[in-house]
Amino acid sequence: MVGITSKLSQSEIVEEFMGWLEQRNPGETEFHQAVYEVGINVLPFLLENPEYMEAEIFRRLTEPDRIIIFRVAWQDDAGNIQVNRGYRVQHNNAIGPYKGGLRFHPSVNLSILKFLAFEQTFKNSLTGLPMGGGKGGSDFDPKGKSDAEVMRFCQSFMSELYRHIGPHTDVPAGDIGVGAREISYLFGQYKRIANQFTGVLTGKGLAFGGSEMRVEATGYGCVYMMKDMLKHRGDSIGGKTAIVSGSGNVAQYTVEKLIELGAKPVTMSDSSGFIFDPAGIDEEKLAWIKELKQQRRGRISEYATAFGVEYHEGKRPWGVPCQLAFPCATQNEISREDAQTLLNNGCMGVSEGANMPSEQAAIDRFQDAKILFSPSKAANAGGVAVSGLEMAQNSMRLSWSRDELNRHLREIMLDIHNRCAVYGTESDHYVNYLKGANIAGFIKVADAMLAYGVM
Ligand code: NDP
Ligand code: 2IT
Repeated sequence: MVGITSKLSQSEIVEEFMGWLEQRNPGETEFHQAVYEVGINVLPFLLENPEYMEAEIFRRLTEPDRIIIFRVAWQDDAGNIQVNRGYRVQHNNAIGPYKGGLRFHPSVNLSILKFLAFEQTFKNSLTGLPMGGGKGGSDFDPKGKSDAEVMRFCQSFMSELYRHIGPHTDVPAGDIGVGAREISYLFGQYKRIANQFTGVLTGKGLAFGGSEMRVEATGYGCVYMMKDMLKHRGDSIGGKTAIVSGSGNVAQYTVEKLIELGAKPVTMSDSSGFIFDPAGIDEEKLAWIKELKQQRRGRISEYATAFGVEYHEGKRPWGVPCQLAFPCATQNEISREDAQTLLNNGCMGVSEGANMPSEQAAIDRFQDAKILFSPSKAANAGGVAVSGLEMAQNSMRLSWSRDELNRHLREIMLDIHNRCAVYGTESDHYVNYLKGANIAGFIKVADAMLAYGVM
């Protein structure tokens, strides 16, 4: 293998590395994208830190510790046998047990889960809590399935996954398509098979070991990040118009915190289209959305009918003028053209609630225009941070109050902001939060890996 040598220029190093990675992981475009997004900052950093370079820490970090793939067979309500594929990517446990969500969505494949697990390793390091990185899921689509079908699928999925996880080994949680209902079925099955009541999953119900503030944590944290970025520039959220994509867990609590802080969120979306409410989504309308999405599992288009506003079928909300944007649906939902439209319309800040929602060319546009941009590994770290606090409470067999958890979440997000600023502030004082997050996240994992020797 060709090692990274300091004789090459920075761009040559990135090019050489990506050539090696792409050849080794053919066709895994989302994984390539995620590694590039970290590599553009970390590979040049290695030049100044030869101890990491000589130990090939970054190259080792692009190879997951292990990947588990398994068959998930289950019976639908009509009596037919269905077969799905289950995965767990145990990416890196240098600083703690593998930790990261499970995604149930028809698009799930190895490339997507490897990108998510890779990102998770840096994100979890950034929280300051002792958690390694992992991600898993299935190409199962919970949409349109009955509760009984979802239960049978979850039980079958856990019947295999249980042997690979544990409170000190690997602690999964929710992600797209995995919410309170799925976590409950998964935890119930784990408890039954392992005959152990442990903190093996996070995002559990409050009645059985869940933590206050976990449902809110990702969305609230994403807004706290924006608040801290604005404050760093002497500005604030109050009075600003915000656009939000998605209408799931992260989007709902992003909107909730925006309302609380006096901003005006005007859009939400799902995979079918977006609604535009120029008067602003208020507390009452948000309660309606929560009921729509959490109880009735309906479509966002119903909001347009209920409140008499515009619905844009098959479109994303990036053309709606705003000061602040919060992509909270999925990866690669903001293209270079979308980024340009946002900038043309006066957008001054983007905080990524979803994982890798901006294409690399979109990030380049935001950074060239020197607007505030927080990458997902910093902006949405509040969710896994409160998962880490759920693990701590489970280990101690007690539970903390909502106020205490909100205080912890607030402090963790501020700390992430400040560490990004330490490593990401450029000579003209522009804070490159992506660079800051990448380097701050990398150092802790790299130091642990160095200490362990070659493995
Ligand atoms: P949910 O399943 O609760 O909601 C997902 C939302 O995104 C839905 O509105 C869904 O619409 C929409 N969506 C999903 N896939 C697509 C797609 N391909 N195109 C357009 N819209 C889509 O998931 P979460 O809110 O939990 O997750 C949203 C994002 O946040 C993901 O990127 C996830 O990885 C990330 N995240 C989640 C955390 C958490 O704690 N839950 C923590 C950190 C990050 P529809 O219903 O039509 O599919
Ligand atoms: O992407 C993420 O950080 C999550 N889906 C949450 C992971 C967790 O373990 O809470």
